[in-house]
Amino acid sequence: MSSDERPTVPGKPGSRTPDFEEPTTPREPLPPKQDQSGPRPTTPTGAPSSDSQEDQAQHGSWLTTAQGARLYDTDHSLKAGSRGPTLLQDHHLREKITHFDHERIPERVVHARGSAAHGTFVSYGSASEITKAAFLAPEVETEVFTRFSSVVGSRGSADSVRDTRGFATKFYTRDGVFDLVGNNIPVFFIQDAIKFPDIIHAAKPHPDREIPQAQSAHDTFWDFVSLHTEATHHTMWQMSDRGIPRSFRMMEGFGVHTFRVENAAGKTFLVKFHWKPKAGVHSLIWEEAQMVNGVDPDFHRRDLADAIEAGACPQWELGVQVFPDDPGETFEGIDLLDPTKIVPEELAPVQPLGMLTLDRNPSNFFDETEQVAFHPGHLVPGIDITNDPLLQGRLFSYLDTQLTRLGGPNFSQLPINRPRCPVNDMFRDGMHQTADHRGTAPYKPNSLDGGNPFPAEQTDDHTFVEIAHEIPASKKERRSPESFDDHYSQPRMFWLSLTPVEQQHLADAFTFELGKCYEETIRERQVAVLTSVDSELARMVAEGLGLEAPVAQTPPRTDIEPSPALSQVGKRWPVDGRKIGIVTGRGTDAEQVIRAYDRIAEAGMVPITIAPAGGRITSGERSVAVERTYLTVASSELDAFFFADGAGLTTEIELLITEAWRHLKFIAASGDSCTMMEKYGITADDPGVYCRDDLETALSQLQEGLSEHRAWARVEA
Ligand code: HDD
Repeated sequence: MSSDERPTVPGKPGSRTPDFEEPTTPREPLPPKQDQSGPRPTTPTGAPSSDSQEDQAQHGSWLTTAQGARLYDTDHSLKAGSRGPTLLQDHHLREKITHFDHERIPERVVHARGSAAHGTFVSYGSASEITKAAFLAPEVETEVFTRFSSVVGSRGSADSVRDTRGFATKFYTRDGVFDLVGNNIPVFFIQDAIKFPDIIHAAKPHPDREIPQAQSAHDTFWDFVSLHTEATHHTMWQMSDRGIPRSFRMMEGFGVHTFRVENAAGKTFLVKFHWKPKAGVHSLIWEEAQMVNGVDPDFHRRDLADAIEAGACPQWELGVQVFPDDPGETFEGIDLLDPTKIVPEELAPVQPLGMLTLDRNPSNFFDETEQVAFHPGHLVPGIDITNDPLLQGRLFSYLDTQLTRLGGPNFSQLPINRPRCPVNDMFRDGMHQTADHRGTAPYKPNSLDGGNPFPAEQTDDHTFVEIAHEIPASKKERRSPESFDDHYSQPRMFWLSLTPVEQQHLADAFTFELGKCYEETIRERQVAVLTSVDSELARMVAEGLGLEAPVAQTPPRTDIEPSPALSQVGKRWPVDGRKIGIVTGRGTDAEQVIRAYDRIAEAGMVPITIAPAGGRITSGERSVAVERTYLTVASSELDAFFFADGAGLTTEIELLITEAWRHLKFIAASGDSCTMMEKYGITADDPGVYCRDDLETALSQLQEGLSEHRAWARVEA
């Protein structure tokens, strides 16, 4: 289509103007309604059904009752005449409704909202010096299941809220299950598990009105953390960009606690586990995160499932920081038992141990993602706990919570929780028992079962033996060590390690959250806490709240060194899987769209075509589907944009352009889209804007820019 054929006033989304050509072709008529009368040889997507029993059960054979009796009708209850009352004798009706009535189980008391995937962990074998854990031996492949979650919200809450994210991995090793139940933030709110109900009660919705959902921006949360200052380091992370990850695929993971490991020679070490994402560590911008919650509340869940389905399988490298197992359990003056402290990577580099690849989506959300049960006490030979008082309390809580959530003590028999090695316990009976136990003597010692099962040899490396650790002479006391009392040095280190734009985001987040509190005293108290972290941070937040920052009771330390590893800005990452919107208009040449589409896909990014109306864009033999119309597109779903020549930047997509600009997204444009962009004050000289006549150059530069995730220079300019 030539430019003079373009409409001067483009139609509203959905309205079709007959006097110019559509860039899309109409869809085929819908296929006829599927025959419901008998078994079909194909799956709902048309693929031939497999012979496997599970497949047959769902779409290959007859509908039955739970007892296997074949049913001829599931749409009408049994009645005394078609207009008469329903009969109690209708077993199918009662069975169907009864089962339905009991479909829900209690959601997790925390981390209720989550998404998961199956995968494999391949060990590099580099851990042999520090641990005899068999799954960390050279080239061992271990089946895994990883569940990501937010902490505060309910099962149906939105994904992109500001919160900590859970990162829990179940390794089905040959020596039993090992669960690494961590978060995307390396420190925790509290130092002792006994405070967990307090922090969670404070963070959850208010008990009277059950609001706000999945938010920390409310009085009870800030009331608690401003009084309980050991939470300060964690709130700094949560208010930073780490609290709003772009994707589960783009988060770091941390075991948080220090663990004790032992090698084959019996030498022990202290370690902290880290997960490093191959896709880089990226976050949303707060305004964007809020918009995503409305546009796509399943943003993270969809992103993970889509990526795996598309074959862009996310990967994380597992690593450890290793410390000598000294009696003091400290490293460079940092108490390794204090879960509110990190050890900067500059002091103890993360040493890679192996690679996790998630490559299979769950086939049933409830069976797998909902029923998976993690526990930090699920350990394997060579890895053990320390006396971190937070970890110690967790050891009780996780087993206990499953009794309520999964209805009894046999949850480890659920397929997703079952170890992939022989299990020979002597636990019997109980709710939901499905094991077919044999033998007559589930006790020890016995003679009736020939004394079986026998204790394993302690000297065998595959036997779980608690790592010997001397406990110093002690007396019973309810108190923490004095080294736990420093609540401000590491929050300050975190603040000093951020770039100015990250610091601004952090100050804005505090200002936003405290601005949502009704009680002025709570706002004032939290600002007072911040004065002990950094006077400039306190000033920025106080100014936004219209308060005076008080003089710090504990003045910030002046000898704190930053840890550059803590900043997310200034690094380059692969662009694989990033979503690029190709904005087309009624004047766009289809051939240009196909070229841009192929160029983006070849670079491993995901092209998303955007057009005034749905359908397909066809050029010669090639045709691509329109994935978003002007009505359904939202800039927050995408990472960058290419405005094609002839896109005709109209008022309908004004929001798209201005939001992309505000959210520091890279914008490429070719042809007349370049000049039209100036209408919004965006010029070719602006950082992160690539206005080029040549499509190839525009897209190459966009790709290069995107490796930095956002056009940070735009805020700095
Ligand atoms: Fe926890 C779930 C992570 C402290 C009590 N926790 C849970 C999950 C993660 C974490 C990722 C979700 C697992 C899943 O996907 O099913 N929790 C942590 C981390 C902590 C932590 C990294 C500190 C370093 N947790 C913690 C404490 C307690 C709990 C101190 C209790 C004293 N956590 C639980 C729980 C949950 C749980 C109530 C809810 C559902 C579940 O366990 O299975 O037991």
